[in-house]
Amino acid sequence: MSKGAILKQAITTKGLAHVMAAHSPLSAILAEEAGFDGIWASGFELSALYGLADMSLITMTQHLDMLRAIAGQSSLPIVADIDTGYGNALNVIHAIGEYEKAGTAAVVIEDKTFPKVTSLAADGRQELLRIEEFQGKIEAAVSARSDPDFIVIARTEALIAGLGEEEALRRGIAYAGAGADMILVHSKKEDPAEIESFSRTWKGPVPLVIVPNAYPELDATRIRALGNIQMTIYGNYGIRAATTAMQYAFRRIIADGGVQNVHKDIVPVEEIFRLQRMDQVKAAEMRFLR
Ligand code: SPV
Ligand code: MG
Repeated sequence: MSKGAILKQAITTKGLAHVMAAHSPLSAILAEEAGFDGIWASGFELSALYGLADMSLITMTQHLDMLRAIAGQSSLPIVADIDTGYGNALNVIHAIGEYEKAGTAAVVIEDKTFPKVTSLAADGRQELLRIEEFQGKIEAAVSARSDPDFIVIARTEALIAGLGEEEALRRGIAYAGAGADMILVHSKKEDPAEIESFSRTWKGPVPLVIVPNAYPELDATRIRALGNIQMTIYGNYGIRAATTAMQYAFRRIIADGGVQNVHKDIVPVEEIFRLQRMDQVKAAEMRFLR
């Protein structure tokens, strides 16, 4: 079964797939052990990992390199955040070929102009493509895939751009008409009412995907009650959790003048050995090193 087919099966059997952002193979291993259904190869997390803003500064090559490294260490299906598709419909065709070869299960393409501006920033300059132009990009993505189970997710930023529910619905319907398998609708409102209203009103032919970063109270029980949402992406929790842990540990070491206290609060090195699969290295050593 292809990775796309595996993800589709998870969606069908569970009704709602939980997809966790990862910015590294290690974070993907941790997500898999925790029990997520898929990995979100997040542009925001990878940008932050490089200490950069999420503004189309990371190249497709950098994103693909990390995605391949993640795919090498995790068996979970990967949902690739390809932002605007790195240009126009022709760039999208090229990108789909590369991401499919890399073993990706799904891609998310958003209807913003290139270079994109990160969605959650207050007062972000949010400029959307014409609907027809973005439909062309979705049609290009669908026609470029070789595996029919490779999932093409169209993301509308209409709510992020402040254009309102009617425009978001119009865009969602148009993108489903262009062949998108799912519609991701994003919102940066703290109150989940905007997303709840969209989801209840949605009558399109394909299911929805959401990223509850700005409105964390919308948990799985409430999401399921809305009906139309079949995938939830936890978009920046990995990098925020890692930052919280490192800020605490690093500051503590400076404050304490050493690691004498902090070492009790963090995992022992044996846990890292386990995640590095040192047992396999040891077994190979015994077998092959003479
Ligand atoms: C990402 O994780 O890169 C996303 C989600 O696209 S957000 O940053 O909220 O736009
Ligand atoms: Mg992104």
